[in-house]
Amino acid sequence: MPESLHQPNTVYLKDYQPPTYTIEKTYLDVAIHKGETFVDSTLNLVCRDSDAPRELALAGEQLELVSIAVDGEPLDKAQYRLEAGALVLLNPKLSFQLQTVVRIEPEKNSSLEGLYRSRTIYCTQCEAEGFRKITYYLDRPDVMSDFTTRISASKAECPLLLSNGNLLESGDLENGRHFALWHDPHKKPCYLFALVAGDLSVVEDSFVTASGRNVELKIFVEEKDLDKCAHAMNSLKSAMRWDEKVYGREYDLDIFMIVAVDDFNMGAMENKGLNIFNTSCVLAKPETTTDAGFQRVEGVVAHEYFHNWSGNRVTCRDWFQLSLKEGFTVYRDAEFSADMGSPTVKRVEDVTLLRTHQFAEDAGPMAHPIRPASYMEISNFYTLTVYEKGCEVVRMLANLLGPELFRKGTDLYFERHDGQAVTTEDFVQALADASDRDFSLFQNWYNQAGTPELTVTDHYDENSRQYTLTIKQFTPPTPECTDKQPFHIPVAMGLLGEAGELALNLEGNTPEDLPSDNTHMVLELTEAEQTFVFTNVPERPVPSLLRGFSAPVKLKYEYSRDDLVKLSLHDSDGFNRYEACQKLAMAVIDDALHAYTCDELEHFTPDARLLQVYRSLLLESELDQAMLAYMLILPSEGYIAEQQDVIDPIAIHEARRVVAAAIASALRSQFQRLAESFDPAQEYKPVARDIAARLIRNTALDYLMIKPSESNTNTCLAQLNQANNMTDELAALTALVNCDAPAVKALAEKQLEAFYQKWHHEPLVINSWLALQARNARPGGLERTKALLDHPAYDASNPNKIRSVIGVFSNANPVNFHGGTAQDSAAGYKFLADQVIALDRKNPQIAARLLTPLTRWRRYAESRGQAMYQELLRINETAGLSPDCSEIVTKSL
Ligand code: B3K
Ligand code: ZN
Repeated sequence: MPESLHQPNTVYLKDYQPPTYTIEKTYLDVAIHKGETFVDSTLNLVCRDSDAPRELALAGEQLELVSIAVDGEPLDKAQYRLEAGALVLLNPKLSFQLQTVVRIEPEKNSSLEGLYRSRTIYCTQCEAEGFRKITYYLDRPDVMSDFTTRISASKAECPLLLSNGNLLESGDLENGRHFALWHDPHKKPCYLFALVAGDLSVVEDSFVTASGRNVELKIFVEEKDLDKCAHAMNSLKSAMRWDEKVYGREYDLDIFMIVAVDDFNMGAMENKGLNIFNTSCVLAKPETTTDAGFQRVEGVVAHEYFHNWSGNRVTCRDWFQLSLKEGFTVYRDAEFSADMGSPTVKRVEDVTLLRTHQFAEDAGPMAHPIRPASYMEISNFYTLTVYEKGCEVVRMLANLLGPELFRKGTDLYFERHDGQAVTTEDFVQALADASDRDFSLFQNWYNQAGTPELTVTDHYDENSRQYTLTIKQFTPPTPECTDKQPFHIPVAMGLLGEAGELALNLEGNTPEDLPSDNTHMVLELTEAEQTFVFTNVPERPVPSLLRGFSAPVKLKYEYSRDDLVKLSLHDSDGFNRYEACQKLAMAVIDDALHAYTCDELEHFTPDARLLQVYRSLLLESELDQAMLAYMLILPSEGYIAEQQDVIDPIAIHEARRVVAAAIASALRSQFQRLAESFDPAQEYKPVARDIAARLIRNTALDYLMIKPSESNTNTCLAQLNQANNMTDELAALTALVNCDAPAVKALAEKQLEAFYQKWHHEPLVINSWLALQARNARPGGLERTKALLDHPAYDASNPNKIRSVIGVFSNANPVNFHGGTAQDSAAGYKFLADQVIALDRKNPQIAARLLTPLTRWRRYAESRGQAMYQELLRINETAGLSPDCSEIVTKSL
């Protein structure tokens, strides 16, 4: 079998050429046998030009060609050539039928791309370029074909045979085999192809669309998981209704299927009519799933469903356009989740993810625009930049237009491009055409990487009662471009006075331009520097800038701590209240970092204003309890690291720990009251209000367990043993395990083991159990993590397990990953590099993802950075390194 040992080469957007052939019809006959599968494919190819090219290359990897024929005639060896990654037809006709039979080995496919076996289930993952591991094909998204798929397999082993579209026929065959024939009436690119064969149970429901059509809904899972599907099914129905209401989009087939598999490289995949999911994103029930897990299921089910329009009906012309479908779909699912719960809470969560991890990507060696100009391995570009920053870019467009015009724009986009493979320009153009706006400058968001920095200065003139804001934008250089053009940046803002929000009279604005509620407005930046003058301002205001995080930028304005207190308590914008509170906490952590440097951390007392804000918030009866919790939780170590020029992970850990301990002791009685409000009899519901109540209670418990009294430990233990849901159970176990107090250590060990005994039969619960240990900041983390790899619960070929242990350790346990001294730290880096090298042979996509922490070596002091660099070099020298890892390593060195 020819291996795909192709050298990584760079693909450029500027080289895009439309396909020379289309595939009008695709007929696949997939015969699954033990250990081998035969794929018999019949393709009707038609040249799009009047002259046929001299050669036509069809992509194919890890395929064994059994036979090849054109228009029914076996093809002579002189008429084709097999090369690494392709089948090349010589002198192809203008229009012909190509029939190939290939042999593949799904059981041996550990890359989890193409056709593979997850436990007992055969399933596929074709995005981005996995279809070429199933058959020879024009594996590119702008080739859209009509698919008919016949699957045959042993009836005993694979009673279930699924593919996209509608079932046309099924029946028994000889030798205990059977078949199913599926046809998808919607033309699609091959990355949306899916096939599933195995033995699964089903949960069924139905949905009546706005126009009255009945759609069968089916979720296929292992029999033991049948009781964990209700939440996914409800989420699916809510998403279907929401898309009709908010975007006017109806579902377009008679059946919608979701299949859950254990071994999956990411969360889920939007294959037409047959979504395939990681079990972690479908299964949920109160006893085994945390609130975050419930929310993830809801979000991912909605995300994949929304792709049916934003991705499938209108798809990408090429993979550079990935954000066309991903950025837009993340925006759609974020707004859906906001509508299902609390919009401000959802916004805080999303912005935290963006600022902690996407900003780091933008500041690292892999920085790329949301529409990259080049790539070596497209799998490496399923990034926070393409997804989350892509979402922010769509959000800015939506906010610039307002709900009515944005809807008019998306209607035009879907109508104009239905059935097409298009570009991000087509998307922005549809919005511009529907609204008569000029978004040409806005395109820079698609073409330039990096996080813009806004530096804001202000001046108040008492005599003229004028308030002037000057905003400069600057974007630091990134690998692809050093000299950045200005971005079009919406800055939502207001001004706070002593007694409340001030009216905004912006010079140059005619009164009609002003919003009816003129205490809030959006300034549009389009130049490197702009000045805005507000007139009739009665007093020196405190500016509330970038409300709702109106653009993915870093804001620099010299707020005094008193300003931050005021914004934390009184801003009308919920997000900016949170933001001011975090800024105040950051200022206190900076004080602690300074104390650490001066060796005075032991005597540190935090600025009383932070505690004053916390006390007031705790007394505020109207405040959303989830917002309260997020305001009380200190910025994460990862977030703090992002604010530093040279990251010192140990200093950050110590400084944060000391500030947290001081807060815990100052607010002890308040936290105690909250933690003791645990009621084991309360029925679990994954609704915003209850989620918020659990979050604040468990935040209080975390604080208490920093230096617990015996009674605090008992409160924690009682919650652990009496909880009727995984949120409270896991929160209590985590608080116990993270506790530094020597008296708690043995108890924590015992409870960890008891938890394992209780849940060892539930893989998803065990993932959380592994992750909480890998995340544990107490000394000895590397040894504990290594020991987890030898635990029977660990499975080195399951991506969820790999992420829970290796991913969590190296990304979310900085104090242990980076070790205490430079020498210790080398051990963490060596561990990660060893794991990457071993995994790369089996699953390059996962290996490449795990690499990320090492690529950030430039952000650390010399000794640490060098140790990371050495490990990158060692990975780079590994023989047979995948293109996935190779791209990331070479770009990072
Ligand atoms: N579109 C898929 C991601 C595919 C990743 C391939 N390496 C899931 C999603 O974004 O919905
Ligand atoms: Zn997606």
